[in-house]
Amino acid sequence: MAQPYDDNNIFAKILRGEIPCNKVYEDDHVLAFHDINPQTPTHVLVIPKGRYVSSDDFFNEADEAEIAAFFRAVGKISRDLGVVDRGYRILANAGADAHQEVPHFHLHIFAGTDLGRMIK
Ligand code: IU
Repeated sequence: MAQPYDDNNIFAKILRGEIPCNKVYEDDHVLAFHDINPQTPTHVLVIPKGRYVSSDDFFNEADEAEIAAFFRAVGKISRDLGVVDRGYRILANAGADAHQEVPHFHLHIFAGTDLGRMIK
């Protein structure tokens, strides 16, 4: 059974404006902000405003407009960050084996250095 959404998770608090973030983009469906503990020179998190615990929930429960808006935003953010020409990596951790820490679906954008073949 899917894990229930926890309205007290840190990204829910950021979405409600209860905790600040270093915002890079926002629209009706999406918020993006710099990771508080960057693993690469550019490390941005993109989150949907809807209540989805994991990528599995988002892919299966979000409506088409929300999914389209999310991935269009990822494309725009990547271009606006200036990372597309040199290269970047997008990644979503889902569940225990992937060590997902925050139970609100988020996609990492890593860039700004040679990323090698694998990154956590
Ligand atoms: P993960 O995919 O759930 O493991 O990644 C969670 C990320 O959220 C991780 O890179 C943290 O540094 C980041 N983060 C944040 O940006 N702000 C916070 O207040 C907290 C975590 I807690």
